[in-house]
Amino acid sequence: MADKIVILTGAGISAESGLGTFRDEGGLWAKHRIQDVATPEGFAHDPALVHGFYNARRAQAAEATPNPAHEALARLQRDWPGEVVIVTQNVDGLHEKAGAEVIHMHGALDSALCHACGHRWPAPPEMVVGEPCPACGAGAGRPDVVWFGEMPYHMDRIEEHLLTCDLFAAVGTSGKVYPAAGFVEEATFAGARTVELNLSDSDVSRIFQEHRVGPASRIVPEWVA
Ligand code: BV8
Repeated sequence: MADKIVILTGAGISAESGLGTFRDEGGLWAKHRIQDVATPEGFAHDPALVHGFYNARRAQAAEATPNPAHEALARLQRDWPGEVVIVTQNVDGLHEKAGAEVIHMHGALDSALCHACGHRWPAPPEMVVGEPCPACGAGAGRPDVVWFGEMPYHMDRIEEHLLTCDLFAAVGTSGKVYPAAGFVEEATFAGARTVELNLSDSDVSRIFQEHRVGPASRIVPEWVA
């Protein structure tokens, strides 16, 4: 393995844990319009619809278990202390259930955010319209996830890791959503080796030096071994 590894994960790593991806056949965006459920405007327009969308995903994620791909990345992080950074676009919490530490660039289903005062607290299983903030009392609770048009979290930390890593890997992401989709270019520019692990080609496959094709639960443990 290399000295410092940055691994970006997307919905594909959780597909075999039973959680739907976004853009595969029958995926989340086939059932909901992004603008209705994953934008601030959608939340302002119909908060009940958006809470319903995230409450359903929160319930599904709570029941889901990590698969061998999550476990292999957690093992890699344990075996190489301080040298493996996992950045996830996922909000499902499965990396943590497998024992890994991750940077949640798009937030997490188990966190709630007050859009009046910015306070964060553990999300209840079901959030409701006018969810009261335990800090300021305003009925301004929302899912603590990054919607389209909102700035992803921890970008300074992530950029720092991309500029100093020796190896960049992307697991189970379509390369369609920025800024995450641009990470491989930044790592390449910084001189890192790059590998993509996916079931099929992504929008940025052409930029990666190496490709491993197959289901994450098989190819990630093989790659880590
Ligand atoms: C921002 C969180 C700026 C909540 C999500 C530049 C160019 C073009 C557009 C833009 C740009 N910059 C910004 C934009 C706009 C936009 C964007 O990128 N739009 C796209 C659609 C063109 N980006 C944004 O708005 C971002 N914000 O840039 O802010 C800014 C600057 C200053 C100040 C303010 C703002 C925010 C984007 C985050 C949106 N939130 N989710 C939630 O989860 O509901 S996005 C959502 O889709 C996911 O979080 C994920 O990040 C994203 C991509 O999904 P994937 O994870 O890749 O999943 P997908 O289904 O697409 O693909 C699955 C993959 O897995 C496939 O490749 C498949 O082959 C593979 N797979 C399937 N099964 C398996 C498998 N692989 C292995 N094994 C298997 N078994």
